[in-house]
Formats: sequence, C-alpha cells, structure tokens
Amino acid sequence: MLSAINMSEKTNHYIQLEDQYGAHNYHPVPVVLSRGKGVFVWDVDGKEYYDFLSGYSALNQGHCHPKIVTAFLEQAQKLALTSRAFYNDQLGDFEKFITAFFGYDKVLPMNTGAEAVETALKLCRKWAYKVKDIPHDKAKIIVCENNFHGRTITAISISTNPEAKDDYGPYTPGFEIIPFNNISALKKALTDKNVAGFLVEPIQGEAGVVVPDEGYLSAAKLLCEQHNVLFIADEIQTGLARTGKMLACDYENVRPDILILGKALSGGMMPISAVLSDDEIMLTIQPGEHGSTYGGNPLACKTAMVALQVLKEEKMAENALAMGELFRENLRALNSKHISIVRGKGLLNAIVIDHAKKDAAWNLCLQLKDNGLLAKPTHDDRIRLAPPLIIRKDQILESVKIIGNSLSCLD
Ligand code: IF1
Repeated sequence: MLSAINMSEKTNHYIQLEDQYGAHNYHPVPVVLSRGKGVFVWDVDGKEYYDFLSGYSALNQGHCHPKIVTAFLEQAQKLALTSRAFYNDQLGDFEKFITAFFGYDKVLPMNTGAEAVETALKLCRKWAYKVKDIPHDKAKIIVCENNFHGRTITAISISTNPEAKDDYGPYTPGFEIIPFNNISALKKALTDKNVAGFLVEPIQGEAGVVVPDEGYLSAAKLLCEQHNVLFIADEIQTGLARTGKMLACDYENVRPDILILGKALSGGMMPISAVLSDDEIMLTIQPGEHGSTYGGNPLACKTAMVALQVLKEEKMAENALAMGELFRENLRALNSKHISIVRGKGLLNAIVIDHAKKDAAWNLCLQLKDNGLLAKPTHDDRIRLAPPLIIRKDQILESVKIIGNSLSCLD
C-alpha cells in the first residue's frame, strides 16, 4: 500500500480505487493521469509531465495525434466492428496499404502484441509441417534469453524472467532458449533438423534496451536462410520508427520472413497488431484455422492506416535518430556517478543506475515525477527512457536537465 504522504487528495482517491477494486498485477509510479497531448501528459491536479515511457512505445506518434484521433472518431461513428464473418470496406484497403508499406505479400491482422506473437508462432509451425516437412508435433522454435514476447502461457513459457514465468506451469513445449547476440549459439541450435523458426527482438526492450553487436541480425538471418529456418522479428516495441529506422531490422537490411508489429500501429488509440509474411508462409493457414473477434475490425484498419501515414509524413524515424543521438550525448555529458551505462538506438534508450540501494532506480523515478518527467524502471537498476518520436531538440535538452537535477536525490 502506498503511503498517502505528499500525494494530493485527488491522486490518492484514484489510487485507492485501483487498490481496492483492481488486480494488483502492476506497481505503477504514483501519478494519476487525466490528459495527454504530444509529448506531454497532465495529472488530475493539472501538473504537466514529459512522458518518457510513451505507453511502452505504443505512443510513438505522441498522445492524441490530431490526424489519428480524427480518423478514429470518424470511423467510430460509422462502423467499428463487423467480425470477419463478413467483409468490410476498410480491411482490404488496410491490407493493401500495410503490405505495400513494408513490402510483403500478405498481412494477418490481430489486436495485442502477444496475439500477434502467438499468430507468428502458429504460422511458423504450420509452415514447418506443410512446407518444410518437419515430422508432426516435432517443430522447434529458437528464442533468446531475456526475451519479452508477451504475457500468454506460451510467451511466458519461453521467458527466462522468473517474475514473468514462475507458477504458471506446465509450459508450452517445442522451444529452445539460446543466449541473445551469440551467433555460435544460434549456429549450434540450427544443427537440429526440426528447427522451423528463430524468434528474436532486434533490440531487447524489457531486458533494458540491450542492443546486439553490429552484424548480429544479418548474420542470424543468413544462418536461418542456410538452414531453411524462418527468421521471425518481434518489432512490436522496436518497430514503427522507434529506433531511428522504420524497423530496427532496417539497420542491417534484414527482411524478416515473418514480421510482427503492434503498439504504435494504432498511435496509442486501441490495440492493433499485425503479422506480415509472403504467400508461402501466410497461405499455410486456411479458413477457420485461426482468427479473432476484433482482428481486422474497420476502426482498427482506418486508425492504423493514418497512424502509419503520419510516421512517414512527419519523418518520425529521422527525428528519432537525431533526437536519440542528442539525448544520449547529453545524458553522457552529465557524467553522473550514478549512471553506469547509457544505451539505445533512436529514441529507445535506457540508463543503468549504479547505486548500492536496490530501489535507487525507483527512487529516481519518483524524483523525476516530482520534477515533471515520467519514466519507470524495467528491472531494479534499469530505466527505459522512450519519449514520443515527435519530441523537439529544446524538449530533449530540458528533459536532460530534469534528469540531471533529479540524480542528486541518489547522492
Ligand atoms: C507488460 C516493454 C514489457 C513487447 C514485445 C510483445 C509484447 C511486448 C517486444 C506484447 C509488450 C509491454 C507489455 C507490458 C510492458 C511492456 C514491456 F518492454 F514494452 F516495456 F513488458 F517488456 N513483444 N511489451 O515489448 O505486446 O500483448 O502487451 O500488446 O506486459 O507489462 P502486448
């Protein structure tokens, strides 16, 4: 239970409601938000904050982007859901738009990121049995230590994080876990003829923004090609301009066999995810073999097309690249004894706090909040810093100043 000290009456009221009536599956920073616009959010007392979490990278376009909101509202008043029992006049346009946008034959629309990951795993297994001719129920998919692919039973079955995994067994079989950023480990795992796929985040977000060595992704993709194994990129957090390119795989010109997108695909309006691949893989799933009530709904389709459009129109990847470099350069220039590492790509960054006290990162986040910037530790000592991609130079410099001033709370 949070102590009510130095929290306003209103803040305390909403926190108590969630404590009393909501599951305790999160430990949020004690701030109650009521409005968002661009890079800013405001709490119930009207205090303004820089949002340096961006809905876990679902708000790349910024809070309530006017063009996305307009499209959302227009479609919501026209036709929001048909189910896939019938056709609708938005899905085909969305499918044409997004497959051209990323250069794939087809897309399978879902809702949450975890559902898209599950869909990608199902496609990989279907392909294994129908195309690669792997013996039935023997398909194996390789994943990396310290991954994060969602909260479903299969996603936590392949997790190496006890907090995400413990007491949820028995676990889904058919996976092998290897070290991330380790080509020889992948090479060894690929000697197994029953391997059908390699699922990887181009940068490990939840692990604390762990960027692999230059060349890792392209070397992994080449190995997959040589072994007729599908390279499956989970770009749910790294995709959609977050790392300074439209996809993190673009840094190494890697074209995943299966591309998984989510989060900012809707610009933070609603859950929209998508799995893209070419016909040889996508057409292994026949009518009735996969689906979802809301997958491909007209509201999601209309919203996603505009959310993708503004990424390009407003050159958000280019801005993320430039602002990310400025951000890391100025963070390092703080020369704080409390920051051991500053790392990231584009505007997906993290600082690693070097401090004797276990809850130092949490305390820093509380101080940041008081100073007008919202962030949250991803593990005890790592703080992800990921603002919306529309952030300007003066706002980056002001944010670094806030971070610099807040670090003294650790002295
Ligand atoms: C939480 C962070 C965690 C993801 C990748 C799939 C999913 C995610 C690479 C699933 C979701 C969210 C989930 C949220 C916290 C956040 C997160 F890395 F983004 F910070 F947990 F690691 N693949 N990430 O990052 O997508 O089903 O949530 O739409 O669960 O606490 P989802």
